[in-house]
Amino acid sequence: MVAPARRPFHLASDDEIKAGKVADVYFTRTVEILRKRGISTRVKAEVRTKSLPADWGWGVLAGLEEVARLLEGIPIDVIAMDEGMLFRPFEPVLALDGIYTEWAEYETAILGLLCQASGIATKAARCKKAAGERLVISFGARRMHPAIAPMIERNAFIGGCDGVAVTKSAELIEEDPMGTIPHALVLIMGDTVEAVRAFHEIVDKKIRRVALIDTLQDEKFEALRVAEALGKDLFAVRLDTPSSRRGDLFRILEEVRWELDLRGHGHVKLIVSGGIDESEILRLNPLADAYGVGTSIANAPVLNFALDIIEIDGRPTAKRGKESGAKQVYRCRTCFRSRVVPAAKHLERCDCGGAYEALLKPLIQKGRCVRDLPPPRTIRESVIEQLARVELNASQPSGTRKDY
Ligand code: PCP
Repeated sequence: MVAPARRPFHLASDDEIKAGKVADVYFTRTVEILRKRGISTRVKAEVRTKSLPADWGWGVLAGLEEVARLLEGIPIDVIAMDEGMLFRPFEPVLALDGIYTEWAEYETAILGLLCQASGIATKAARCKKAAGERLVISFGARRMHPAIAPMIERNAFIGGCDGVAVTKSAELIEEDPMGTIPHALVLIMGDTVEAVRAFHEIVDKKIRRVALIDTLQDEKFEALRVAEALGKDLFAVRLDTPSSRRGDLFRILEEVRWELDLRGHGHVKLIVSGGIDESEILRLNPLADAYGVGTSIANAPVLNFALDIIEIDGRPTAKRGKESGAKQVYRCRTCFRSRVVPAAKHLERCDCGGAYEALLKPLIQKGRCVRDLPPPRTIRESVIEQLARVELNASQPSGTRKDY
């Protein structure tokens, strides 16, 4: 094995991924065996998950745009849900149809793209669902390899985050980056008010003025100092209080809110960051106006999608524990429940009287992408709309019926 040229970062290149080089070796060997045996079998396969992380009743499908780009040019047909579609366990989100040896070595990359992106988008959606109208900003790029920061933040955004912190990520989603001030600026300026004054003097006026108030002194007194210094120009204060001083953050926020309101600074909003997730958001919502969420979204659990064969040469065939045959997922536009049925079956109306919509739609035909893939903001809007139709946690059985 010739050692590849030393590259600075331990990454596969776009070309290597596109060429199917990011493949578990047993797929490469299977292709070699089938080719040597002259076996070119037409196979249908589907991607679905049988479970979601603890008490998650739904997931958000993400990573689909990259899957489309990956499979373009390969002689196969692909149907899939829309990116941003909420799905439940046992609902196929994507299906492929083609000569197995043509696409087998892409399984690893297809699943990698969907599993991580959908985990991030779902966690972001859970945080946004918990926060309601309050802002949720993605602050997590520093927790992951910089090469995937744009992917992480793009999926945090389509999942529901109102903004992202990294400039490169913001470019990808065609949005302005969002951020406040780091502790470093306060430490170097030696004072919170000096730091926010310098920010106010130098940074573009369209950027909201947010003062970080936990670096040097007690948050309550720092909040009053910056509010008196900037008056109406101060949009918010950010509390990223270190865990060693955090005690009961709810009480700290309560005090800061009281003291600001008492002195006519009711317009100053409270932003919280550091260790935030959907349950902390639910706890702090009575006082917090916005959240910076890092680790819990960037390091979200992956969704365990599996890709399984369901038909061989047109015959329904599947491994044990898996239903064979091509399927369609129908979602009721009214009650939002779903049904998984054989692809040949066509459903019109739900028991509730609502109209059914078939969710698996053509994405790739004979290697050509046949769908206009929407921009991230449009995908995000459809996620926000769907979030209004579901509970944060799985209260009742999944709401997906599988019948034949
Ligand atoms: C980090 C930064 C992010 C926080 C942590 C994300 O704080 O401010 O907002 O936290 P999480 O990953 O727990 O969700 P520091 O590194 O302390 O602060 P800074 O770089 O802002 O000085």
